[in-house]
Amino acid sequence: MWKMLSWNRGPDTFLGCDSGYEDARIVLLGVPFDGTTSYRPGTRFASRVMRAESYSMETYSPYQDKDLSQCKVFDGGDLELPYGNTTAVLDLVEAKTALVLNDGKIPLVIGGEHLVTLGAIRAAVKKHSSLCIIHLDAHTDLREEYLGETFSHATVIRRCWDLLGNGRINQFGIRSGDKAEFEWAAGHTRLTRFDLGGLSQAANELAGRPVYLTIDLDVLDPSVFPGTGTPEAGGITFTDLARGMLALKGMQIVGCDLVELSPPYDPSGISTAAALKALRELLCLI
Ligand SMILES: [Mn+2]
Repeated sequence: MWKMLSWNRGPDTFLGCDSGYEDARIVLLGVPFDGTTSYRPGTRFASRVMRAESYSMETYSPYQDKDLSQCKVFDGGDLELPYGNTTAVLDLVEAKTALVLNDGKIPLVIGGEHLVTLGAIRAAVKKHSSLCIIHLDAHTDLREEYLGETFSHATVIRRCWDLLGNGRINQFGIRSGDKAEFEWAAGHTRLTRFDLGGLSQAANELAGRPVYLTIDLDVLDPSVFPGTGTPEAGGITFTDLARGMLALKGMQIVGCDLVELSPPYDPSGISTAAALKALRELLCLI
């Protein structure tokens, strides 16, 4: 597969992520894909804008009393993608994530739209057959198909369920979806509406098990994070998110992602700043 053997590192790397690949524990991977976005595209620009803006951020996390300089992170740049070919994009994300996992490192994928998670989950479940998912999002993402597509940002968690089955997907912050999705969730996933209540309990139950953490940043309220494709009022605050991440401390997180920042809808830059802060907390957490 093309570009598989080299890292497409640009002139800049994320602030504090300057380890070499060999030394790194965590590998950042930008996946600038927004090919199935239904309403407002633009997430393909997220990783490059975040890299550029990261120099405005402090490397120290007062939430975790930890500095990015203590984390060994390699910025693997952005994947070069065949836009318009969703299958090939997912294959590429899976292959690159598998490379990182098989080298004993933790992939941290920066979307892109939420469908990119599926590529990473495919690789993670091949490596860890008992994988569980913690999913923070405004949206259920449990449709069997959306606008005739089975592979879509609106079906991504359902496609993950195809791989994992019942009782292994834990959803939090959910406040949007159709009625049938919520009904389906009742028998197939653990779904917490509106907030991160129960996250600590889920973390305790999943202790020692391999977990993939997927954070759709639209779980945040649009007043905090307006720059996204499908904003949903009634979301959590940044403090809720930071505290939620603290509740995951000590879990065996084998892979993770941050998705759905859409810089074209973020003229003030506050959403990018929030995404970067979430990234810093995630890096310090894992
Ligand atoms: Mn969402």
